[in-house]
Amino acid sequence: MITITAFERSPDRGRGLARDMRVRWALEEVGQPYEVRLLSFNAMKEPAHLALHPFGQIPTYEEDDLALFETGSIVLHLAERHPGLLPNDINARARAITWIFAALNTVEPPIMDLTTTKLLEADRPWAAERLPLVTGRIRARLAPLSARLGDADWLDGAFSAGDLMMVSVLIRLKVSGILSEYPNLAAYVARGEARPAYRRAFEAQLAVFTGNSPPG
Ligand SMILES: N[C@@H](CCC(=O)N[C@@H](CS)C(=O)NCC(=O)O)C(=O)O
Repeated sequence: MITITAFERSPDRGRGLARDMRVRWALEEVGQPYEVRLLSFNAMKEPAHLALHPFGQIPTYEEDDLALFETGSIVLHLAERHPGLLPNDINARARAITWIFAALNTVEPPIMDLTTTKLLEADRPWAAERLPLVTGRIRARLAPLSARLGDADWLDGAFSAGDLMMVSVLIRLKVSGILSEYPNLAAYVARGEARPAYRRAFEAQLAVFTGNSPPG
């Protein structure tokens, strides 16, 4: 059995932003059942969890004698071991993996910077001056991403783990309004969110907060 960790009380109230969501989504896409161990913020910093995750974060992934942290690694692990998230062609597979890295290394950092700016730095005297710099760096990533996607459904042929990660990263921008400046990216995210596996993962994450388990 696979066990992942997630927030006992997610700051987003279970609305899909906590990073266990991308692992849940990948598990749903490849049809693997899993259990969730919920952690308080204190428990995340205790030795038992630090042995699994050196930075005291969620999610982690345990399967038999394998323990992983970092969502990129976990999603890639699932995609490599189960059909459905990576193409068979070796070059297409390498390109799909490249999009996982692009999502995490190139697109996610400026998006997370916006979260930091708004949530943790809003009361600093320089916050208002910094905000346009941060949003400008996001647009500098979204414009070429939008150009590359064009009118395609997914980034490189069929839906892959690369799309799963890119959609997961872009979702955080929905509330800012920046995503809607790029209609093809907004539609791309909506396509990801419409996938049955995404819906199941979302409902399961939300149920932690509401206490209502999804049917089935
Ligand atoms: N790069 C890590 C980031 C993990 C991360 O930031 N997790 C957040 C939840 S989404 C967390 O645990 N935050 C609490 C903390 O850092 O103390 C990954 O992709 O797994």
